[in-house]
Amino acid sequence: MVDFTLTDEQKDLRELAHNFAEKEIRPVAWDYDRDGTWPQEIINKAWEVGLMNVHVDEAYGGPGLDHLSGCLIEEELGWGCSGIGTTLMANGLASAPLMIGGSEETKTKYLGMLTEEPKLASFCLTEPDAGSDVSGMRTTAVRKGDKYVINGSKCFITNGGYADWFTVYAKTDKEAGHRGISAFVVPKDDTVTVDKKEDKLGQRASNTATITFNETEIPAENLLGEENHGFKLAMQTLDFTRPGVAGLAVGIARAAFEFASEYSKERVQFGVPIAMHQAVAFMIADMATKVEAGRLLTWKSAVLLDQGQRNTLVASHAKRFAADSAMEVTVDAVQVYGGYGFIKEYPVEKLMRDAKIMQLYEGTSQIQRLVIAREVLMPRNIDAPEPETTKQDTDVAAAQSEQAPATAEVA
Ligand code: COS
Repeated sequence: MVDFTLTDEQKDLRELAHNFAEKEIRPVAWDYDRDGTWPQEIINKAWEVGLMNVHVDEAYGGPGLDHLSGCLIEEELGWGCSGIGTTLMANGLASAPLMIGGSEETKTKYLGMLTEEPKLASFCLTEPDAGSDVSGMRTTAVRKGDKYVINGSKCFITNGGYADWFTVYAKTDKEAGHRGISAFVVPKDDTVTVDKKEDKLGQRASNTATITFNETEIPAENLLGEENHGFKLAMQTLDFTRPGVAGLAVGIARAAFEFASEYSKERVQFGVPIAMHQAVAFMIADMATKVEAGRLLTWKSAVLLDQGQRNTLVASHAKRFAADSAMEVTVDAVQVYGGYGFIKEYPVEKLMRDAKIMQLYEGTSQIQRLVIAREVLMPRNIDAPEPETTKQDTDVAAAQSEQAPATAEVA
């Protein structure tokens, strides 16, 4: 049986997140967007009421919420302001590899830091020359006795300028492509520098920075999982977090849909509210469908995780559809507002700018299509022992990578 009924706890959480978005985020969201200021006050409040670190297990001080609950929260925060929502949710991206591959001691120490105080962590995968193509990274980690020494720069790092620790992916075997990447937890110290804060088109309340590791030494026990298995850890992490990103995108689309619907009922042209003109009414109808369908895919991708199933395919369906829909819906919302939609005094142009990043970060919409195409054309059992690479595999992979766009992502 398929049942879309939320539990009482999930309904309460959604209400909590909605009220927070309505009272704490919405009234200031457009100011933060204009000024590009850092929303520390909102972070403190969100942490206080339990809207951050929601997937951290109780053993490490978190609430250990299910993935569907996380998506409900993300939709509400995205509805409030997706830039602030991204800021609040980025700890989840940094924590996921730790939760999957960290030792008990590492989890206690670093997840505990996030749940004891409103501290932040960042996920460091992307580099200037390694966006969609993760295996092209140049950052290195060299084992020296009981330490690793990390060197390299990571770009487009969410919350990078304010993070207390980082999940860093680095080459431990430069010749081995994706099989030579390892993941580490790296605490902030003097060898970690924040080189650049980006001035962005949208989501201007979120901090996006370049972070450089200069001979940064970390204890060997900060390795996450096995050495040279970091690529899979990154892919598993994205399977975990893409449903939440899809939730944020649904929130943006819903906000744009609501603004446009209201406006279309108030704005009178040719003697009637513009909602009475079929051209406008059909745009509103399409917005409603996209919000609804995006939410259903988002929920499904989260529920699969909650059931302990692999969600790679559905997470990419959800992420790409919700992100593309958020873009389409926000562009149409500007259209419904007409000339006013282009003016900053009105709310929808911000949503249009914010929506763009949803098609870029955590894997572009083109990368999601690449994952979907591979999953439907050539499904792989990733838990099975490693197969010998066949010529056919090589040919198909080569053909797909030729089609893959070299677009960059934001971490
Ligand atoms: N879970 C576990 N393992 C996975 C996996 C998943 N979801 N997806 C792929 N793998 C494994 C594969 O099974 C393969 O394993 P073997 O080494 O045993 O063969 C390995 O990882 C490499 O997979 P693949 O051949 O598909 O890797 P590609 O280099 O072709 O890259 C894409 C695949 C493009 C999908 C990947 O690099 C990607 O997602 N890029 C976008 C990165 C991104 O989102 N960046 C944003 C920054 S983070 S905010």
